[in-house]
Amino acid sequence: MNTHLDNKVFDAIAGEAKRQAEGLELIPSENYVSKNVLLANGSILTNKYSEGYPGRRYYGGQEFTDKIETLAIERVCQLFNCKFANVQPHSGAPANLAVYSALLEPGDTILGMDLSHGGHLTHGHPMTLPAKIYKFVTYKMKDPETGEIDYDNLRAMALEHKPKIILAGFSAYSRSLDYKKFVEIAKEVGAITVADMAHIAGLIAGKALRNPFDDGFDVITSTTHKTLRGPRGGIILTRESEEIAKKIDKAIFPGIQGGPHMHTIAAKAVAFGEAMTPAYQEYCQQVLKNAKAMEAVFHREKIRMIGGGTDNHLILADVFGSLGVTGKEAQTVLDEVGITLNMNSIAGDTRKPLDPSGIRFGTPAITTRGFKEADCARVAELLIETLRNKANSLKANARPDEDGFRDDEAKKKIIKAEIQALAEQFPIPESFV
Ligand code: DSN
Repeated sequence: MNTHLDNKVFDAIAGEAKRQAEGLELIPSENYVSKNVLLANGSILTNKYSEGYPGRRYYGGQEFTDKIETLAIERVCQLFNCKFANVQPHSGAPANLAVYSALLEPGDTILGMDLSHGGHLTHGHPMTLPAKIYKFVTYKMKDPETGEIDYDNLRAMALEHKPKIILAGFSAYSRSLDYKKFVEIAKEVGAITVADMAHIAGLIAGKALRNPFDDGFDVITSTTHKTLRGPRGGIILTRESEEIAKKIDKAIFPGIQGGPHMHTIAAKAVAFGEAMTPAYQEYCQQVLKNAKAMEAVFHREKIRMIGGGTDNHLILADVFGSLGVTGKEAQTVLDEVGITLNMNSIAGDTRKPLDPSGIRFGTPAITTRGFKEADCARVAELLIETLRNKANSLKANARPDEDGFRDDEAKKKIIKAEIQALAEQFPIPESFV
C-alpha cells in the first residue's frame, strides 16, 4: 500500500480531470473554477471549527476566519446590491430549507413554480423534507411554447391560498421572470418574496440579467458553483430587512447546520472577488450570446425548445417529440461522443422522470473555456447530428433496441474526434482575471 498517496482516490480524480478536459460540459448548472478558488477550497481552513458568525463565535482562534467570512459577506452584498448575506449554507437545498424554517411555521404555505414547468425539487417535491413540513402550491407557464408564466393564475393562487412566501426561481426554465409582478402580487397578500436564483445568480452578479432586488424582492437564495463560478456551496441574501436577516442567520446556525465550512467560505470570497471584475461581466454577456447561438441552430433544425428558446444560459429541448429519441437515449449517446448534458422532464411530459422527453443543456462551462458564438453553433450542430444518427438507428431497429449499439459507429467516431479537437482548442483556463 502506498502510504504517501491514496492511489485509488487520486487515480479516480485524475480520470475525472481528463474527462473534464477532453469532453464538452453542457450541464447548465456546472462550470470550471479558477485555480485560486481551488486553492482556497483545498486549504488548511478545512481544519477549523467556527460555529457562530464573525465576532460572535463559540470557539477560539478566529482571527483569520472572521476576516475571511466578513470579506465574503461584504463582497457578495456589493455584487447583489443588498444589505445582509449569510455565506454559510452548505449548498442550495439547505439554503432554501433555512429560509423556509426562518420565515414560516410548520403547515404554512409557499407558492412556487411547478417542478414539471421548470421549478426545483426544493420548491415542494413530495419526497423532500420541506414538502413534509410546509404546504406547497404551484404556478405554471401559460404556454410552454412561449414560456410566459401565467401571472393571472399566480395571482389567483396567491389570493386563494394566502402563501407566506412567494417563490420565484427555477432549475429548468429558459425565459426571464417578471419580478415586478411577483412583488405586486406578494404585496396584495402580505407574502415575503424569495428568489431562488441558483442557476442565474452569476449572470445577475455580472449584470447580464436583471436583479430581483431591483424590483423589490426580499430574499435571494443561490448556490455558488453554477454561473457564479465558485466552490460548491450556497448563500442567502436579504435586501434590507434586518429582522429577516437575523431570522435567517439563526435558521442556518444553530437551526440546521453546525460548523461552517471555512475553506468553502474562503473559496466563495475568492469567486465573489473574481465576479467583481470587468472580465467576469464580459463572460456573462458571452454566456448569453452563446446560448442564443445554440438556440438559432435548434430553431433552424426545427427541434422544439420549451419556452420557444432562451433568455438565459440554458435550453430545454423536446428531443423525443422532435426526433423520437428519449432524453435518456440522448444523454447516453451524447456522453459517448464527449458531450455531457442531462435528460430532463418537460412540461406535460408523458414519459417518466428517469427516461423523459427532454434534454437540458447550457453554455456556462464552455464559455469559461473561451467558446464564442460560432463554436457554440458548431457544438449544437454536432449535438443534433449525434441525435439524428441515433434516431436513424432506432428507426432501423425496432424498439426495444436490446444491444443499444446499432448507431452508425463510424459517424459517431468522426463526431467524437471533432468534439475532442474542439476541447483541445479551448483548454480549461486556470485564471480569469
Ligand atoms: N442539480 C442542480 C441543477 O442541475 O440544476 C439543481 O439542484
